[in-house]
Amino acid sequence: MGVFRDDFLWGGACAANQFEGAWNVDGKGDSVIDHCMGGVFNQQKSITVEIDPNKLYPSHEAIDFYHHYKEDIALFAEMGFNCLRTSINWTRIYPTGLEDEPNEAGLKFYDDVFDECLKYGIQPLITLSHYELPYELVRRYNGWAGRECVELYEKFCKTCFERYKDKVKLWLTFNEINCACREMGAMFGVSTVRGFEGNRADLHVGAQIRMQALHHQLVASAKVVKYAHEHYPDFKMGCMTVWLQTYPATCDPKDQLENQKQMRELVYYTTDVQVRGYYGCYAKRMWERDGVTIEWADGDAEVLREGTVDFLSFSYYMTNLVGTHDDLEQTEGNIIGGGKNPYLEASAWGWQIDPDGLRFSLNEMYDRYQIPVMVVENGLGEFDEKDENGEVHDSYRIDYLRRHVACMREAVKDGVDLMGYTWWGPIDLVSHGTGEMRKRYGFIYVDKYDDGTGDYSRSKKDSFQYYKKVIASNGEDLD
Ligand code: BGP
Repeated sequence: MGVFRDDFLWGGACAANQFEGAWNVDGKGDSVIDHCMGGVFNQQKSITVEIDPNKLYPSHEAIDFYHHYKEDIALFAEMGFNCLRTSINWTRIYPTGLEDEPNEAGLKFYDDVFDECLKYGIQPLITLSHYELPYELVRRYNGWAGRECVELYEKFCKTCFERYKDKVKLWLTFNEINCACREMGAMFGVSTVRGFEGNRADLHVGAQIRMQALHHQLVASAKVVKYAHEHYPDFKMGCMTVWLQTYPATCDPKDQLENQKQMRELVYYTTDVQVRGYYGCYAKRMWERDGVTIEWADGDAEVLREGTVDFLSFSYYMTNLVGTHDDLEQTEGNIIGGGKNPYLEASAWGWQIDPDGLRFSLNEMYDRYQIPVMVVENGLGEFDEKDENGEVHDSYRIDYLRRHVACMREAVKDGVDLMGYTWWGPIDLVSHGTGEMRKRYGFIYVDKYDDGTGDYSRSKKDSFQYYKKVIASNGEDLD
């Protein structure tokens, strides 16, 4: 008997807006991301109210999975995937979010993708909302600040459930729902960007709007989880959290308290609701401090209690320090940065690599909730250079993967019920944070560049064979 479950899910994770391209093909509408231009390290992306045909928007073409899905899924199958996490782009199904009838061409595309996966025994794990809100809902309702989005999201989810009920059993309601706990996450998380044009760094969304919008998402999530449980008993419904694990910067008790506060306000704030069914005891004080008054509609509290998830999934890339002393040096991170840890190295994008932190996080979350957990994003974005033979020797990625899987094994031995692992970006795709192509995560290289050039050809990096071996041995052979 190995360490990981026999039915352990191994695979990769992508998001429609970061790899499909074909942004206006077959009736698709524009989502918030389709209004974002590319950025670079240390320079945030810009958003435009109208789409300017003379500007480059990375999501518009991405890596054109839309027209390459057969080839890509065959490569995933060759690595031995039994799971592929991706999202259904809301705007393929309801182009503005407001239509009464779904767009058949959009529905058909995902039928084809899921059929192709199932042909190889790859189980789809579907994110219903991965920063893909129809832009029309931003225009009308200021994104999730408008309660109207709850019902429109329910309509979209119900359409997906009914259409794909025989093909998809694993669902996640919102990607990284907690990212809106911080202002930086508001742009995509709750999309409260009505009328905003300019650099993301200049977007300011107050706590009142953000936390109300997030409340709407939590209610929407609970509603569809409850609905799925009632109508499709074989579905497994999960939440998805950006796991922003932090450590106290020093042994000063004030740093312990600060760290506890941050974990509650950035991570547990949403997992407590989605797993336990109610806001944590600390939320009231936090709302008071920030001048936030949550408007509750009749039935919200009940629905939160009734719509709790079956499993907790999360993204994990790095850890940061939190402290109260002024001399704490800062570094970058996913969604938010934080204090630099002298014991850790960082990626070229300043994200501190911490495999032990993954074991620590898994134990923390499992202790707190005791429901199955799944790593649905973990990966290393790096500059990959091709050698004179056109090959990418990404030993750094192999090393990252090896160390993280080794620490997951330890967590399982510690007693954590771990369902699976999907590497972020098994194929190079557009970076969410900066919109870059050169921040590459894949085991598969894609010939596509930030200036829009490239022939979209795919080739295997060294890590491709390594991951194949890891999967074939169910995580036993990490040499
Ligand atoms: C997560 C997102 C993904 C993904 C990943 C890597 O926050 O869920 O969409 O992109 O981070 O981040 P980035 O693309 O900025 O390197």
